[in-house]
Amino acid sequence: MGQMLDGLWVDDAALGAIRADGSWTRAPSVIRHQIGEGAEFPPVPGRYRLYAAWNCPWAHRVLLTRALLGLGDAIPVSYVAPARTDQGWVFDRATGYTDDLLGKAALHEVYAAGDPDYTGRVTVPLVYDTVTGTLVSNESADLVRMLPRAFAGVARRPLDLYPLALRSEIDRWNDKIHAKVNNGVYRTGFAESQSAYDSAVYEVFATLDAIEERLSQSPYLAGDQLTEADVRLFPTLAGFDVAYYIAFKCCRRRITDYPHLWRYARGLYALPGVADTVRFDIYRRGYFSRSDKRNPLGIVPTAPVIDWSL
Ligand SMILES: N[C@@H](CCC(=O)N[C@@H](CS)C(=O)NCC(=O)O)C(=O)O
Repeated sequence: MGQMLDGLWVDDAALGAIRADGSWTRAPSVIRHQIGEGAEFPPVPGRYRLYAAWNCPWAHRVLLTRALLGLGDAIPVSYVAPARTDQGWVFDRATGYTDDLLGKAALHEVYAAGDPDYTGRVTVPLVYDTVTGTLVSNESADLVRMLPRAFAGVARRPLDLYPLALRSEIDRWNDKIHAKVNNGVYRTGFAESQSAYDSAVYEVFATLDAIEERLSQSPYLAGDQLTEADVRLFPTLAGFDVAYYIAFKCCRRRITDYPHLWRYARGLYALPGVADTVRFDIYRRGYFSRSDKRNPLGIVPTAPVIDWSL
């Protein structure tokens, strides 16, 4: 894998060497500009391009937000091929993953086009401004927060995913879900000792148990209304039984084993546009791609048959 240093793609080993000898001092770029009325970037439909990957849960949050609000026309999307290479995320004309905006071959070239001095990881989601040719944001949490407000006027289904009255409850769930579920499954899957695995897997299921309890009393996490907290939980639920359960050894229970959580997950899946953001087969192949540590032979197991209909 690799990342960028001063606008150039370097592999991690090279970057590590630069760090070790002290010559590399610049902090990684963080791209956190705002789109909105009166903000640095005006909310003009069609002006911004979202770069996403089907198999990235952070990109999935943004794709979900876009789908739930009906912002498909306002925010066009380009998908990278759902497998990382030694060039990081790349496009692949043969399989239909093209950068039809800039015609680049790799996502790091999009980053370099938008910021010739970019230093940092080359991640999805990324929002690029077609008017100034600059990078707007590569932080999914910011995008989930800003896009519904910025594009409320053109949304086919306007939704306030962060209503004032529920903010403290949403913040509480966001923090818990981010640390213990969204990242928790990765901490479980990437653990390199029994004790690291034990504590990560415990947290994943303790949190899913708490969510199950909550959903036994409430239709959504923060109350009667769909919010950001639900949008942030759903990508991990979608990948859980087909990928995390086996590939990341999150195998105490499947989502289908939780009556309330499973009903809730299917309810979200049934909302307009949501099913179109989900690619179970891509998750399975992505999480079982060859890895020296986790899947040295690269064998992709068969998937359980799961009916997501309500
Ligand atoms: N903070 C970012 C994290 C995004 C992220 O980690 N994306 C992963 C894919 S799931 C990625 O592109 N990783 C490439 C890399 O780190 O080199 C966000 O939430 O938007």
